[in-house]
Amino acid sequence: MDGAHGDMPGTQLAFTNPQHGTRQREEGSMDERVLAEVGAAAQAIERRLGISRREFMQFCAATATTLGLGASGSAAIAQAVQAARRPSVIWLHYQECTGCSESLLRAEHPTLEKLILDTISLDYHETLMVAAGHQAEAARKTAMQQNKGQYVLVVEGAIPVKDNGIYCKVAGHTAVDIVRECAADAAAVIAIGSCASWGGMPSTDPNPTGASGVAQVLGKPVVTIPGCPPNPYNFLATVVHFLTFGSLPAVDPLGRPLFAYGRIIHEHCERRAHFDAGRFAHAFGDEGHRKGYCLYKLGCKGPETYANCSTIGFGDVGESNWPVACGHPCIGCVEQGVGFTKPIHATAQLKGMSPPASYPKVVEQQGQTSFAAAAALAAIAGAAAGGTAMLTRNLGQRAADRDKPAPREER
Ligand code: FSX
Ligand code: SF4
Ligand code: F3S
Repeated sequence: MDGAHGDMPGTQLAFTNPQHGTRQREEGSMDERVLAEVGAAAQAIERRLGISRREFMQFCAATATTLGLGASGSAAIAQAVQAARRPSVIWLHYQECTGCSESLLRAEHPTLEKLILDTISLDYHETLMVAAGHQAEAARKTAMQQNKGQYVLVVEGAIPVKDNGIYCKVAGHTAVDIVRECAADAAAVIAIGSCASWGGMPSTDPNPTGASGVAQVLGKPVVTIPGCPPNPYNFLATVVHFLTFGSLPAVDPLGRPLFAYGRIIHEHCERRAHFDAGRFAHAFGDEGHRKGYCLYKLGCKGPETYANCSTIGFGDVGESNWPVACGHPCIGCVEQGVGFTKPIHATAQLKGMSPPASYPKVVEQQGQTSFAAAAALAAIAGAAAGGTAMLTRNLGQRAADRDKPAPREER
């Protein structure tokens, strides 16, 4: 593994949710209590969000799986999301294409957009809010004052710092000044997209505006959800983690949540068997390309890109909807120094070539279905079969005692 990951344990950024109070996770007793309350929570959410209990449980199971949570994850999420108080979110836009917001709102899952807008209180978002001009500025100031120290600041787009930041201004103020002002009293700061995470496309050489990431501008670490655009579930799962546990998820040294960016794409790619067997596409449209062979020789950056694109897909239509599955090499859009930097046709640096630790065992002990396996099934099949989420919960209940995390296989 390379330096950004290695064997370093995940770091927890020092943000906490001050509204969270007694909802802090307590191992053991908390698990049983939230499992018992999940039915009532689902009924409450059915009334509040106008979605079915089945859809809500699908969402909770899928989000718990995305986060890699244990047996009570789905139930704890259900409990937290149905809580009356929604965190205020101030969402800023700078140098970008608005693809981050689009990816959230255009997701195919029928409840995703609704859950995003109903799970948080989106008090300021330049492309979604009705207010304009002075009214918009007033909305931002009001949200900041009324939720001082409690709101979540989301930044989309890079921030130009060259020439005192004059290349991007809103209401006469530079992006640099607004971001610093809003971050000062935020409970958490999340940079969504590669632009906000590390500069992204606007920072491509020669970077005439000095496009920079949020952490660089603030001079302190923030949670980053890179991708151009990022997978909406990685953002949503991060917010849900904050709601559920009162803290942001463990991150790598670049601020990326480990649940989403802990492994390279190549480890879980559906074309990996072709790579191992030496079967490659050599040109777009050639026989190997038509047969679905590995895209490494067409410049696929999967072997040097840390992301979960290959495992959760995009657009909520299943695993086959991500760049490589569509026949295009990964360009490493999440990865600084790879995406928008290396030529698309250039072959990738090979990192972490050992197989993943999570391949299924060849021989499984009878009657010992793990919760992780059930949750993974729920995520894959759950989009079409809500009953799986309930099955997951039941399996999780039975497995709760034995579902202590097993030591990971050494790589
Ligand atoms: Fe666009 Fe977002 Fe790319 Fe950037 O996504 S999809 S240019 S990461 O900031 O709007
Ligand atoms: Fe998949 Fe790309 Fe790795 Fe080939 S090089 S196995 S296409 S991630
Ligand atoms: Fe980006 Fe590669 Fe995923 S191009 S969306 S990191 S497959």
